[in-house]
Amino acid sequence: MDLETFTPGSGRLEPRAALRSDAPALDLNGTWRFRLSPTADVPADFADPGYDDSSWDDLPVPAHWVLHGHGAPAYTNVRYPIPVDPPHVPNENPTGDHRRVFDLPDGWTGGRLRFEGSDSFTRVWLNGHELGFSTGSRLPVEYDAGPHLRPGRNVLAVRVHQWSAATYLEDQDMWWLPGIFRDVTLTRSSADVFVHAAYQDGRGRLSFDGSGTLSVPELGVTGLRPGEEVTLDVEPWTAETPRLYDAELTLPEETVRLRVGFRTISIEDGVLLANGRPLLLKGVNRHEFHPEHGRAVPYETMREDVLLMKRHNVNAVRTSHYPPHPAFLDLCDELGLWVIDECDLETHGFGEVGWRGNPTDDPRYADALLDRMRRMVERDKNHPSVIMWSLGNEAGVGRNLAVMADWTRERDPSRPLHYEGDRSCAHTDVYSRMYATHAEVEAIGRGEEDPLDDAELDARRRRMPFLQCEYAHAMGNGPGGLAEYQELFERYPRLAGGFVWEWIDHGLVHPELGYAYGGDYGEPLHDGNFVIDGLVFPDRTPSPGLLDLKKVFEPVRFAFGDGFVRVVNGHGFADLSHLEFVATVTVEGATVAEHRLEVPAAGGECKLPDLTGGPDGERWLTVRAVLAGDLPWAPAGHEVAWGQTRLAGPATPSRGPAGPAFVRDGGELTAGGCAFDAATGRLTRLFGLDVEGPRLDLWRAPTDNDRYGGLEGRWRALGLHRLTHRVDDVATGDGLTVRTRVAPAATDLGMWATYRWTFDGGLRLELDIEPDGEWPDPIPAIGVTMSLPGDAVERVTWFGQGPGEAYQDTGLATRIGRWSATVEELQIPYVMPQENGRRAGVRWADLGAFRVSGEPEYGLSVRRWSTDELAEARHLPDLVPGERVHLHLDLAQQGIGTATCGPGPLPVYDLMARPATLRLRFDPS
Ligand code: IPT
Repeated sequence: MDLETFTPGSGRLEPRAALRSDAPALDLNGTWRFRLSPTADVPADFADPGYDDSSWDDLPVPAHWVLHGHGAPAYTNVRYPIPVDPPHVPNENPTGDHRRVFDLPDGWTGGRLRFEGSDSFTRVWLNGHELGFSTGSRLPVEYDAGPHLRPGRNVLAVRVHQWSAATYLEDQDMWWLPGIFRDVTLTRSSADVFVHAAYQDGRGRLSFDGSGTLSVPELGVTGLRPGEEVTLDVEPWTAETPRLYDAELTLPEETVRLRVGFRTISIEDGVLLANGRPLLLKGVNRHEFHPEHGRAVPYETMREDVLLMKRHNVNAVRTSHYPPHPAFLDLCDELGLWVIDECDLETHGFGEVGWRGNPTDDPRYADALLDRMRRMVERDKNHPSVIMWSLGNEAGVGRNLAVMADWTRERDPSRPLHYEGDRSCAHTDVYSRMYATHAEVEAIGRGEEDPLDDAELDARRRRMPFLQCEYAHAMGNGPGGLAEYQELFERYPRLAGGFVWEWIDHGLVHPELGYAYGGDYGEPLHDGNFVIDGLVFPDRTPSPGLLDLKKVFEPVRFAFGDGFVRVVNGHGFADLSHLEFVATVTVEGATVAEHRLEVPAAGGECKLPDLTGGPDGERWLTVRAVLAGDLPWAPAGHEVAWGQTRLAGPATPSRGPAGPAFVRDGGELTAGGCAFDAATGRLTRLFGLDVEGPRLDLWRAPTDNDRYGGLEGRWRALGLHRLTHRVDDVATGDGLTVRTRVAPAATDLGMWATYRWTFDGGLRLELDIEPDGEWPDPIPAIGVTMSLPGDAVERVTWFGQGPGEAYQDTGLATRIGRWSATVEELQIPYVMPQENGRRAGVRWADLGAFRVSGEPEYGLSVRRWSTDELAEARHLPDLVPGERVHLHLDLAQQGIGTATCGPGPLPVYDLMARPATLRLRFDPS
């Protein structure tokens, strides 16, 4: 059966550049007729123009049929959802037949049918004539429609099989989503051109391959012929300064409009350079994803992605793991992002069978692999934003890589080659790894990586720049460790930066579950929520991870000294003239003064005005760099970077006179609206409110990183989610002292916890804890938990880090201030519920009913569900507000890290069991 052919296609025209031409084109997107069959073995009679499709359904094109009520999506990461048996596929092979009737405008002759992307094996008929078939889902294909077009009514019939021999080349970690998911057009354009626009030694060089003549009016270039080169005074293109020049290619039959950006990528002394200057990639991996449309991403959404990236100081994208919709690259040219364009190739699932039969090393697949590379390079070769070609992702090693690389070097020597899957780098120009630890990255930065067995390859690799094509796995709460990676990237010239995994959570909108992930459609084989690992939530709301990344990627840094601030320009290419600098002085988070700073365009030391005056209290200076005027990607006033420094420490906490001892009242000990059970020492009333706790808590709802890193398993084995509490002693005197031992069942490990309560108008707690026994692992948290009636807290106002969540190694985006949020707003809606929403560095928090102050500070979480309920929940709708509101006041929590893929928290962020004291004070509001 031809589905099992190794041939990538038939009847197709030579690949060419994606171009904007004035040649007539007919948009064939829209409503098509559609029928789904469970197997491939269905008569092809529907291709007949006279076929009656009135019993079929309507389906929009572009779309994935599984997102329109036909079949269902399925998610696997590495594993193939079909047996690993190339080139064969199961008989169960969802097959979508599509029909579209269109009228040809009068006088129209000739043309090409162009499909920008169809997943996966696509056969095309026009008016009953088979034009051919194609594979390579995320790549364009064109057929010559001319001979079969008719005046008036035409019928296009397209059959798409989900599985074919080509499926083995498309094992990317994402939903399996068949369908014609990108645009379909009938175009009379046939132009191709390869523009070469270099920038060297301060000047531009322009030439092109193809036919016709090229003009760039703004540069006075007219009538340039193929092969001719001109040297010009130009402004270079960079992602920071995406200068484009409008150009026109004039051909006998059509005129093509191009936007030319002059730039040169090179590697010198193991350093990646753009226009002769070091290039530091502050990147993200972007899959194409929309929560309702899958990979049929609307143009506005692509644009939103680029805008969001730019606004979060991202300067680079790896198009993981296939070429994106061509319009995305236009946006990268226009708004400025460096792009690694990656071929539509992944054979990861062969790893499950020891890489036996890997297509990457199977000569029968050589044509298909080369075909994919050619179609990508030809389509995208004119984009200044595209600075590297990537052969693919996780496709193992094998001789077909050489075939792809050799052809590409010949065709386009101007762009370095990338491929991570072959550690020897035999076919690449850069050394790339994924999820390497900080220590390994540092070793590579120093040129001290472990040698390869082959001395020649080793020497070659040692001369290469290094990048992490994936790092900091943004799954769930996290990633931690960002700042330390960035610090390394900036310290060692060999390190060209990297790309965080990944841009977006691939959660599909689901009527009951909120957002669906693997398994939610009943897939027999799936990888759960591993597809929910993005920096933005499915609706593209930035997650705390993206806010942290923005901070870490800031292109301006502030170093504060006595009476001055040093402003460091961290841009690679731009100066600071597009920014304004605002200094704000706050006391306890309230603004007391604001000044505009004069900062030289090159950066430098800047004297600060007198920052004293106003009330006493904790005083901070915040300096913000904001856009001075509107830019195409953000309006004036948009904050690009900030720094903060403490000018004066907190005022000494006010304490009332040592209060009277607690008064015994029946079975209670009371003071000012607060009461304890005299027998157990438990707090039962807090300023009139019925409370449970506070009592020692070591647990948190495990994060994805806790789970995949193995900590959750060890914590549960130890029983940290089911602590028991034993009161050993309740003593009154100046105050109330309650000695306890807190421990899980079935172990001799435990914690001594001593609560010392005093009252001076406010209620003070000093909780001493001391481990009993040798605790081997980090623990989730050290803190107390208490609960109150649900209506006691609606809104929390606090002075501390905010506005977002923060853990030991995250929350870099938070700053000291006074913040306010409702209980609902304090929750971070991770698609897979888990520990979230902790506010750090809290000096005081006003909960409405009372106020809790730290001595000096604490971590605060407020929820309408318990930790157990949070840990049990699988989707957001599982979290139902209960009758109580739960407060968690902690001294510290375990770091977050990125162990879902990569290292756990760095050792300094491990929370080891140790003697500690938590001091809190409760006052009526
Ligand atoms: C890495 C893949 O390249 C990427 O597509 C994604 O699956 C990521 O893992 C996990 O989310 S490969 C892995 C073996 C490190």
